[in-house]
Amino acid sequence: MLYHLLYPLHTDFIVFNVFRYITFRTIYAILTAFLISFLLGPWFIRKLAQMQVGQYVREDGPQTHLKKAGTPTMGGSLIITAIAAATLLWADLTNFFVWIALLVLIGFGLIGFADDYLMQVKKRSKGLSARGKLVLQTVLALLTGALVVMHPGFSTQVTLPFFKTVSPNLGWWYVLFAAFVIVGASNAVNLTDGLDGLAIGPVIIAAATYMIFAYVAGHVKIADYLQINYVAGSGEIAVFCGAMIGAGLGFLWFNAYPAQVFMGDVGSLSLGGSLGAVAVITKQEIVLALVGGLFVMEALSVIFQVGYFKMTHGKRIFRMAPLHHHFELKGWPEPKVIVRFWIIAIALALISMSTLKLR
Ligand code: 57M
Repeated sequence: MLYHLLYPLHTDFIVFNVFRYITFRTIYAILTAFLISFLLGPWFIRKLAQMQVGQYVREDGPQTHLKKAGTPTMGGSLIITAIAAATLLWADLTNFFVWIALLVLIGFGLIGFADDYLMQVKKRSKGLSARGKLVLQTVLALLTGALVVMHPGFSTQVTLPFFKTVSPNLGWWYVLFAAFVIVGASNAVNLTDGLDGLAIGPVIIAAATYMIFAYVAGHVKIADYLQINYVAGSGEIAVFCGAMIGAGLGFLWFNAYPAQVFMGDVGSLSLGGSLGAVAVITKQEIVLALVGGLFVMEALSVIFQVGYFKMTHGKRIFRMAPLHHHFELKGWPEPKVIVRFWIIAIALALISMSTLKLR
């Protein structure tokens, strides 16, 4: 909005020229989103506590988690508000991809919200059914994929990291592929969200990586120099990613161990879905498995554990899945698991960024 209001003034006051630059607007989107979630955090947490939106903690999990019962959850609503507000303030609102990112953020947020609301406010023990959630996620992700594919000039080729000449063209199958990326990312972040700051840290790291990818993919000269897919208009997604970073940092202030608030499904599903959407828009889809490698590790630990458990009628590979519980049960203190997982996420993000050059 500020771009539309203030940039036109540059003909009279040259200083307003800065609103043209994606880099400038991205920095201020980070700061704006941070301030919104940081400043509104205490009030929001008090409201959640008053509404008794307190976490129920399963008794079959690690015993150290029992003391977390009653921690306010659904903090993701504040993250979404901060991201949406900062994006609306700083992005170019005539940009199609900005609205796609907001659609996924808010749409997946509403699915998570419905689940949390049924569970926390209506005290229905299970919330939405797993199948119901998956159907809603898939429908929304398919719609997103179709909208993107119909956008003039959007390529249905898939970028393979490390291979600059191989990029298979999926045609209309790209819609299915995009939906898989978005739904997969959404659920993988959800599974990771089981220790204080464990999900939001790597979400911030992944958003920072995609902020760079978006800038590069949307810049015709840099994209050409690096020989990556140029996606006209995707540069504005850097502003959205910036808003994710800022909102995430503000939330982490309160979600840091020992957490005063959890993000809930409203946060994990929407943040994961948004990362998936951003990966699709910037045409760095496959590398998301590396950028978000930590989320993939957590999801694979569940798939292998559940598969093995069923095959062997009760035997386990890990002490407990998702993977973070395994290390907790091995006796690692919670902050150690969290920080070590963040370190892995940073290393994976750096390797992912190197794929821009290693091709
Ligand atoms: C959500 N939710 C947390 C909080 C957060 C298929 C199966 C593996 C699914 C999996 C599952 O349900 N995962 C998705 C994980 C929960 O956190 C809430 O959920 C929101 C995210 N959706 O925002 O609102 C608990 O996580 C802890 N937490 C923190 N700090 C945070 O910042 O400490 C969350 C955020 C919170 C709190 O304790 O209550 C969760 O873990 O429930 N299921 C599991 O993860 C279960 N695993 C399991 O059953 N494994 C089995 C195999 C055979 C399937 C096994 O390995 O034996 C575990 N979860 C729990 N207890 N709580 C194990 C049992």
